[in-house]
Amino acid sequence: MDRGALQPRVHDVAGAIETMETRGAANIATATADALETQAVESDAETAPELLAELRTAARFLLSTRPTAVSLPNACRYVLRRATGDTVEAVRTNAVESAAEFRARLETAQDDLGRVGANRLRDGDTIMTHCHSTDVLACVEAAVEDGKQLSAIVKETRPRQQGHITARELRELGVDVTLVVDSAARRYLDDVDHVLVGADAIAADGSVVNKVGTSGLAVVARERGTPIVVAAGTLKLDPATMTGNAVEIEMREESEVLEETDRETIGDVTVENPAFDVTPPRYIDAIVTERGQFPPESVVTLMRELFGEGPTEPWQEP
Ligand code: RUB
Repeated sequence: MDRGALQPRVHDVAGAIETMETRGAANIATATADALETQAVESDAETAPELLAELRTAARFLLSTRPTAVSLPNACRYVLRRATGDTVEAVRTNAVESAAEFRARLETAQDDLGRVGANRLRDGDTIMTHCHSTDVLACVEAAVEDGKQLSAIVKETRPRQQGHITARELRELGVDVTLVVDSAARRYLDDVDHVLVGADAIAADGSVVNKVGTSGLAVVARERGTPIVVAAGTLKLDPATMTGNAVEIEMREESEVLEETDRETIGDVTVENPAFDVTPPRYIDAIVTERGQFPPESVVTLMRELFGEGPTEPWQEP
């Protein structure tokens, strides 16, 4: 891949996504749209085909950073499919406008799904969270705006402890927070009214890919009879799964699990660090989107309606 013509900002955004300075599916999508827009604005391309080729290269580069969150390819699909034209100016204008439109739609979608999710929450409810999801926070924020008092059991979410971010943001919303280690979840589920998690990708069969530990939580919650609600804008629907492709699960570095000094003490063991896991649809009660709430098995209908463009990806060379 010739990355020579890529703007420094594209490298910065890709680096920030790769190192997880920018993380969480929605934030990754916004940063991707920003990067493509910057490439269009700052490019020295002299012809429309040249600029289009640069945008495709930028998209492929961004796509190579983290494999699981489908919001990244969906942001590329949105911008690249609309960044067309016969002149550099036309492509540039369309790229800028589509990136802005994408960001605005994402924000509106989060507000709308927040209101849908808030309808499920009653005054005095306790939720349990896993990882950090801006879609989940949108539901809680809307419920709080409706005057509902909520409590939360927040799983710390090993190995990177994104639960700490959730705990802080929930406190800022005035929610009572109890932070627990991941393995304590079952003990607290009897006190919980809803497990509320986000998603990195939703497959055509309604399976939900989210931070590792979500599937175990869902199984235990089902055993306890606690509803499992996934807050996820339609940006999380993975159209590639309609043609049978599986969602790739990102494997991260072992240093997130085992520090160098502990590694020396323990000796020769294999360390595996999957960042995400797959929760089958039978464990999920509802998927809350900006288009309403859906049983997981029915999201494929929504997926067909929103992503019916066909199998060719806009970052592939023609
Ligand atoms: C974050 C994570 C979040 C989803 C949804 O994983 O699994 O639950 O991305 O987030 P990581 P949002 O920290 O590895 O990126 O609702 O903000 O899109």
